[in-house]
Amino acid sequence: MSTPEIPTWRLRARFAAALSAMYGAEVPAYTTLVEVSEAVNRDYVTAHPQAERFGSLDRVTAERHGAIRVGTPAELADVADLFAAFGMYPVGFYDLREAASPVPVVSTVFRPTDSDELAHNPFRVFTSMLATRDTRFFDADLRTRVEQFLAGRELFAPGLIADARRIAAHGGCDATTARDFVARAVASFALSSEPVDRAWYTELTAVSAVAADIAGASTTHINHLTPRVLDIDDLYRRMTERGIAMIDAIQGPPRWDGPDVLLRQSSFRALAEPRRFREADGTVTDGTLRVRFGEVEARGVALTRKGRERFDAAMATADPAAVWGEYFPNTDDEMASQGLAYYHQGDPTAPVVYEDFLPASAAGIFRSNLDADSEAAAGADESGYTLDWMAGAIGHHVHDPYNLYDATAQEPPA
Ligand code: OOG
Ligand code: NI
Repeated sequence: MSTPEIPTWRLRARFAAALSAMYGAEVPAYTTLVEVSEAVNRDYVTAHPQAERFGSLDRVTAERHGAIRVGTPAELADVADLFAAFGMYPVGFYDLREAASPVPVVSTVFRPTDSDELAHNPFRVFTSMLATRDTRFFDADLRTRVEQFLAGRELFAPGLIADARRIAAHGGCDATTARDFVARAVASFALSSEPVDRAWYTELTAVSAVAADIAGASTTHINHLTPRVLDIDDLYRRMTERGIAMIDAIQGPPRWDGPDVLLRQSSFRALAEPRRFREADGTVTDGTLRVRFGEVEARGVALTRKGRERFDAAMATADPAAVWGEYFPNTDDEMASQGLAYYHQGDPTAPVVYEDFLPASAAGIFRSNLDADSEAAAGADESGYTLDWMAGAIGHHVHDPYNLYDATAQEPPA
């Protein structure tokens, strides 16, 4: 097979850039966030000689993750096929129903899985599916009506998914096909101007704001796009100074003087966005919805299974910041020699950057951006959602992140 003119990584880079342009036009606060992030990164690199150890200024500044939410296994399977054309594959299974503040979704992340591909373009999308089978959130009647509604909508044109499968099988496509394919893929995630059925949306909101966002309309949209910064505390300060109200805390591990691990995130609520509604009498009115937000993140070294156990234990304490030093050594040398974190070929100056997410932070980000959300009813979880279930439902292998980090750690640093 000949090498395609536009390989999947170029398609991915174009997809990420085009989504970013579209989202910036839809949510102006995102553009502010990107500008502030760029300034934070520039200043940080000027002031810190080791600043680029988690990635070059160029990669970090161009880096984004997105978040999308779908309603059914069939919709998730389409997302998996679509993203495979961009070289993005499902990694990890996140069960946000188990978080301290549960959200009725199960999630995975579509991202490049090998270091070359990550170096070309690391775009990743946190993708959640509504857990309609979980009777603690959805009683039988509501579940039936939600599933009927979802079965009647089409988020992705069948032709788009067929093209995606072909492009994935060829590892790319020609330039003309690329332009058309990326444009159609991006358009699938645009905020729709179709009227939202007021009564249906309101009924779902009473059960769960997340359910309303996912199943209240016949289209999906990007929920957020997140730039990466080298100093999230500085970003938080600068956004607050600009009068943008951030959520109360930075999610994830505390700031400290040892190696940064995994992921720290923060977010702010987006403004109400104009949306059209169809009222009970059939008329269409103008209104607003507030479901999208801005988020920012800082990434650190990937932890081994052993390191992750420590991390979870430290995070479970009353005040992680106060005890962090009892759980983690404050040098990369010690992190490496104790087998707590991944370093390329064991070299403590070459950390393997964490490419994934944290379920507690993800649930916290979800919840902190909702006006209100109901509690789950008590009872056993008989829904059967697991990583293996998801893999079967979407017809794609779901990678175990530790296997990917084990492989990356064998390679020399980029
Ligand atoms: C996803 C929330 C999780 C993150 O960065 O942890 C997330 C969502 O709100 O749809 O994006
Ligand atoms: Ni996010």
